[in-house]
Amino acid sequence: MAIAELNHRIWDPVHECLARADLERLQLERLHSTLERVYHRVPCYQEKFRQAGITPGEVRTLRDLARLPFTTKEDLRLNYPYGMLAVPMRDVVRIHSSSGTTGKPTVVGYSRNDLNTWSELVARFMTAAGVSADDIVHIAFGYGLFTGAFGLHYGAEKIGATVIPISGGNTDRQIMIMEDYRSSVLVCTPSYAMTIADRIERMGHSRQNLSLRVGLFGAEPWSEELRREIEQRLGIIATDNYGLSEVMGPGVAGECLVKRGMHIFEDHFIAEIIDPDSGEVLPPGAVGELVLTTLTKEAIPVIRYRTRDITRLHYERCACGRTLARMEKTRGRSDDMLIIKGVNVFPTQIEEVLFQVEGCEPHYQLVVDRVDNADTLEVQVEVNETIFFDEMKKQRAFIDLVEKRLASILNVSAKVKLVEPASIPRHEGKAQRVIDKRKR
Ligand code: DLL
Repeated sequence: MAIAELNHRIWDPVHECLARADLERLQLERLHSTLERVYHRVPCYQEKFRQAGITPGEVRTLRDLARLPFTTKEDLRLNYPYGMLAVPMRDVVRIHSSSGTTGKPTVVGYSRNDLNTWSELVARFMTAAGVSADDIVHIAFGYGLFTGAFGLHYGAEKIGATVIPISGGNTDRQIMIMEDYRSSVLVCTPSYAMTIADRIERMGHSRQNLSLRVGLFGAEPWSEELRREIEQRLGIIATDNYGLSEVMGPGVAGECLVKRGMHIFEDHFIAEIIDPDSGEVLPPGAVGELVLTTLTKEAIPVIRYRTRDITRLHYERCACGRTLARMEKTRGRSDDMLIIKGVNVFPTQIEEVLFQVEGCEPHYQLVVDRVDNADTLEVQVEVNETIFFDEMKKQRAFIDLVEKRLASILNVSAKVKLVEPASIPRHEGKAQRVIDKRKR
């Protein structure tokens, strides 16, 4: 569909289409108020600012933000569980926390205003993806401490859509409900969307029985190739949205139907891109680590939070009419980046190559090891039956082809292992695609 033909509805046109000078004025005003609050109410910030030799009053322009120290996940861990709160506990009306794969999870709290802002921002990206009060929204994120389900739930209710809070798991039941209740919007991780598509095909169901129109996917990195695969298999428009618990949860940024990057809700968050090694702020358009400062959060504001997510920002006006900056699909987190024989490799780069090869199924796993002091990378990928059961010679030629393509993109050699269809574990939440045996 041509971009001009798309229906670019905007939830909050006043704030999503501000002239840059007006946006920056608003950001500075909100930044001042946030800095004063954290400085006086959160001992961790007071100490950090003291060590950096700066007070909130010395931040006069947005550029001065770069003089402030970063906040990291480690700061949140050290202040576990409630040390980062900038409001009394009686003003906190909800707690969520990050998944916390290592050590303690990080706790995030929301005031009543924070919950309101959160649902407003989710309503923004849902509207940008074409969701309206006429939609039936099937939320297949797990309900619980994870921010995904509740975030999308209240945003969908805000725009007046009908919410089906199905939660995660039991894929066959999900499919039955989707068919019977005529869900038109699917909300989950992109990897779970693939699991659902796969299951529909294996059950011998037709996607024609579904009423799905749009997918709102996020919470993990995914490639353009995976997007095309999901769109084609489920017959939907698949959109991307981004967020992280420490900053708010989903609703930090989301795609419009132009699909050229996710609009960052800059009236609520200041986004910077830094060099992850030196911490220097990089110029617009450079690839680096995204750093976020909250401008309106009351319960747990964060100043220059290091997301570890690698991306690039675009500031040109979007065809949808929004003036907000757009972030490219993240290439993964800098801490997910694999270093194989000294070369940086992101799992999404491998995903892109695999999806371009006819015969590879969109299910893969990466096994990294160290043998005789040298790193090894094995890419296990499911292939469709025709390739798997064909002659050995053909199988070898297929492996050679995939290995060559990987080597030319990654600049490091990987061994490819073909595995039987449906043998790689399927995911209900965030996909775990890497097994790094070097860390054991
Ligand atoms: O995943 C919040 C969320 C829920 C976002 C639902 C979108 C939809 P956490 O569990 O704290 O929060 O994980 C945050 O997930 O730093 C990224 O590395 C990754 N991530 C989130 N969204 C995307 C995305 C939620 N669209 C971490 N693309 C972040 C790539 C994403 N990575």
